[in-house]
Amino acid sequence: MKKLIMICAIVLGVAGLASAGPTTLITFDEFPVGTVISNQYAPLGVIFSVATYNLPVISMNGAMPTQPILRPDGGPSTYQGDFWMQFTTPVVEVQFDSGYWDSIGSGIIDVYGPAMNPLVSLSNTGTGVELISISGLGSIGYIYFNSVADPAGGDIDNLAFTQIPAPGAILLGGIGVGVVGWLRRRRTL
Ligand SMILES: [Ca+2]
Ligand SMILES: [Ca+2]
Repeated sequence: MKKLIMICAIVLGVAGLASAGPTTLITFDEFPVGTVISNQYAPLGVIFSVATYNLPVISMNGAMPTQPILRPDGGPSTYQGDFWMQFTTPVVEVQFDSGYWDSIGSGIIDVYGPAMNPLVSLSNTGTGVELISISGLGSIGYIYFNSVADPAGGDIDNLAFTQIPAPGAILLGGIGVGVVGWLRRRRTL
């Protein structure tokens, strides 16, 4: 019986790894202020790319509580602009801080599936700094961010996401369940 409890704990532990909130966090402290960001975060699973203006830039913004932040570049003013986030492995959960919003509903946050299929179009529901939390939509492949319409623009920080578990992790969990079943059949538990 002790063995069964131990193996169950291991199996639950493996399952827990796949479902315990966003598993990757980017704070934009990883590179120096002024760094133009494109594929530096690819090893973590996200690539930033140009939309209408320039690539985003790690920058200071005293209006954001955990600066440095990632701001758009090349728009009408310093923090106004747009950019794409592409998740190299599709994700099921994305969160990030956004702001500083001076107007309600001025931000554009469009969420797409891995095949660029539109999933949802979001905006800031208040002013100030707003946590954008996206889940329950299935696989997410791309997010478009646009702060052009907000006075003095807006940026993002603390980007967190959960990748869809790799086949290896699912296999590992499956092996755990299989071992329990095999031991049970052998009546050793
Ligand atoms: Ca930060
Ligand atoms: Ca603003």
